[in-house]
Amino acid sequence: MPPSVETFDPQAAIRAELLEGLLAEPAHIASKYFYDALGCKLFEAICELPEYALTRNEAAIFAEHGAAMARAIGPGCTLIDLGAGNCAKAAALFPLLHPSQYVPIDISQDFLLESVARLQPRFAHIEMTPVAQDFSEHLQLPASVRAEHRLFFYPGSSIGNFSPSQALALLRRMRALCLGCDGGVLIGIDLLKDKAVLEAAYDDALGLTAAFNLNLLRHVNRLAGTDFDVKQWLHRAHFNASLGRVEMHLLAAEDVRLSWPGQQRFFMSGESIHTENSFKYSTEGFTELLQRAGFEAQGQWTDADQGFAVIHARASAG
Ligand code: AVJ
Repeated sequence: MPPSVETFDPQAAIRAELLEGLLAEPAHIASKYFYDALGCKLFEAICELPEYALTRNEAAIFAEHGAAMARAIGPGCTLIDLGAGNCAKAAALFPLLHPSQYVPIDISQDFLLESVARLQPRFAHIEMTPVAQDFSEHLQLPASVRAEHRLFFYPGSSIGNFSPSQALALLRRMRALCLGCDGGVLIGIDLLKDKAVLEAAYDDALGLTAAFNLNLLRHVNRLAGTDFDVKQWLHRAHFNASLGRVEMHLLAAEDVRLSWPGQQRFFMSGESIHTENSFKYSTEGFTELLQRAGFEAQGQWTDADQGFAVIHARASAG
């Protein structure tokens, strides 16, 4: 295809976004860049850690209450899976939910297409429509996605990576895309709990979360042409109680001169790059956020320790 003025270069856009964050005060890198191939594997390993109970708590909720959720939702939905990854969480619900169409959306196209290729033969009767998209920017659905009975499935407390106002904007976008046709959401959220428990989940004894955080720098080197040396950086995680979020940072262990084509930045020893926010909610707090976005909570389910909640809400008219 000949180049034209409308040509949009996604790699250049990613590079520009990353470099803008690295030049900012304080510096930051968006948490969506954790998930290169190794980052995905490190996150899978994190989910096996005793300190990181989120995934286990959520799985226990689906195992115990999946049938009740399916009754509340009803059969034949258009299941739109945000950040689908290996599609395993949604697939585990297929036998209960009986979706008529499955629309997994993920930023990582290759991984997504592989996952769907594996899944489709097991569920031949479900139409599968994978969408490779960074929905954090602007969630869009192709015309091939049925309008009827859309259910946005957003498990794992991934919505916690957005600030409440960003989460509100994303929820409003979901509502606009599912209004008037029996639409809704099924969302998993990690609940507010003891500070020490929250901090251990993001600073585990084996150092897997530290590796996950540091691996971000290697991914950024490949995406943006920077020369990060992970040995010069330290993992930090702490619960910011006033903002209700666990923050992850990378701290310069010494003075660092970071370079990339055409530019550089100095970091003084102890200076930080903010790499992630994981907002935690109360069920009331999240229900209120849903309400402000135009959804009415229909059901909520928690694990025995009240660590995690799954909330089903319907798009309300008006
Ligand atoms: C996948 C975004 C839900 O914020 O808990 C795990 C990612 N970060 N350990 C989270 C993560 C550090 C995780 N989410």
